[in-house]
Amino acid sequence: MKLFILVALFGLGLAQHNPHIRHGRTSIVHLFEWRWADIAAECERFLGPNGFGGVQISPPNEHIILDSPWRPWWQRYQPISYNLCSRSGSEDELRDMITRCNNVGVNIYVDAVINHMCGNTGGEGTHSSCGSWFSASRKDFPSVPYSHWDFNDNKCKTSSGDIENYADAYQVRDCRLVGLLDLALEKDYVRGKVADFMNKLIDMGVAGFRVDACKHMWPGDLEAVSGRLKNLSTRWFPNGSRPFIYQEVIDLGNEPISSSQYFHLGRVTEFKYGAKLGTVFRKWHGEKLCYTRNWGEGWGFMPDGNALVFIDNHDNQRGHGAGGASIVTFWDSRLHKMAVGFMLAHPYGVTRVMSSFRWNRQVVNGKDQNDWIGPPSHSDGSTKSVPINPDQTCGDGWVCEHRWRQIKNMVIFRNVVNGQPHSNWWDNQSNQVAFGRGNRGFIVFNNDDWDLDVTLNTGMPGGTYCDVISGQKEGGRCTGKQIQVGGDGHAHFRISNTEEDPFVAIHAESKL
Ligand code: AAO
Repeated sequence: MKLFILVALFGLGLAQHNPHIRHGRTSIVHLFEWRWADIAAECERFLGPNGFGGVQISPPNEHIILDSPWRPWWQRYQPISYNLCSRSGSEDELRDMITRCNNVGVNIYVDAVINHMCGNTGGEGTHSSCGSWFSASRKDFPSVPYSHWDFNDNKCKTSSGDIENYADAYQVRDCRLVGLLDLALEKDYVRGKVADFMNKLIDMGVAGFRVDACKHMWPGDLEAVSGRLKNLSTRWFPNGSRPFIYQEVIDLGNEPISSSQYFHLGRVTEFKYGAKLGTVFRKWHGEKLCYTRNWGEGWGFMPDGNALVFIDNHDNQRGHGAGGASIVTFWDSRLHKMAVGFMLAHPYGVTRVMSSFRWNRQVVNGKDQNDWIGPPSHSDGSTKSVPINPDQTCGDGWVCEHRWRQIKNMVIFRNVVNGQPHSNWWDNQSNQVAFGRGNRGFIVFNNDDWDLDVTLNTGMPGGTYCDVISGQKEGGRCTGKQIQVGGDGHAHFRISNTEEDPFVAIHAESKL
């Protein structure tokens, strides 16, 4: 009996580590601040056909609307209620998107902001995305409803009521994160409201959640909420599927709160991954690409089965959150393509690709003065839709990294090599490295300041392959470099350090 309970408990937890991605797909794309109508169209016209497994959407619930600064992106991290109307669209549009994405095999993961409501300086009125009245000063949110009883103020011991010291785990969990009104998740009532919100989304067909600010919630409280979550909708997922949970915990070390405290509840964001890989590709602090031979747990990252990995996220691409200057974003597009390519080729973790909007970056003394700027918008503050150019890139300030050929093709590469081991490693003891994934794929990087010219064992069956970085296979022809793999699996690679994309990737389905 004891064993049974243990297995059941363990099973429940581990089940929430499974992203339930369909059709052998492997990657999630964060369509940051996209409108629901645009995401629905993107699932049908691009994500489904190109093997993307899922989309992380921006918070779908009612949020504050701010004038100063004008409509910042981060207003969506200040909930007013769990009504489902937001800057991205209405509840009907949300439902339509979830259905249409599911119908083409693309999962939806919701960014769930459940640690807090709006900031304590949020004022009083109806400046909210569904127009609900609220009062931040009185901690009154009638459309949930939450009242001042439902917040943590009595538990917090700092004089400001805010987190003042990340070395004190009690402050981090019981006080306000940058003034955000901190929900008392120890209360059964609050847990119930949060679980109802998440269950409604599960019923609509979402596959799971990115849970915001988990460091600021006690694991026991999260466990209680997750125990109340329903299984995924059987309209699209197998009977008994648990929601995929990935928790935002920033753990770069040196704090009392660690990622491991959350492992049993689902996956956790591995922030060391992008911070370290950025340092490697930038060649800072003596780092070299050849040191990534034991990339993953060998670098002190969390166990593979717990990790959700990414090169940059919506915070650290603009100096919020953690990671610092080493983070490689679309602003450094050449390095970004290489780093994302490396991540997608490497077996470690569940991978998330960032898809950004451009803003007028203005860095003064290392800080971006415009780090608040919201998505491309009309003069009334409503978000612009995403126009697709004839060359398949996006217009109107939407960067769409996920549509860049090199990144899109590496998403497909990851699907093709899924389940294959990291193999046939080679390096030049500097910044030229190569590795394969069993006999299904092979990738070569040249991040040195000189040419790469070498014959390597790819582990792949003989034949002519199309490099999916410089081009791709189209109608049986290759628009990029061709790589000849001999009967012994060996192939010659030449990559000039001056090429726009100094890396080459081939896989079983790019064979001509
Ligand atoms: C806005 C305004 C505030 C205002 C507030 C309320 O900007 O001035 O007080 O409204 O009125 C986002 C924005 C915030 C925004 C908020 C609400 O980023 O600027 O506040 O919406 O609108 C911590 C949390 C982490 C959080 C991250 C940003 O632990 O959960 O801060 N990320 C999520 C979201 C994010 C969102 C929220 C949470 C809130 O992704 O978009 O905020 O819903 C250390 C700690 C980290 C901590 C950082 C904060 O990390 O370890 O846990 O993250 O500090 O800076 C490094 C860094 C150091 C770093 C440490 C790690 O190298 O220097 O910062 O070392 O070892």
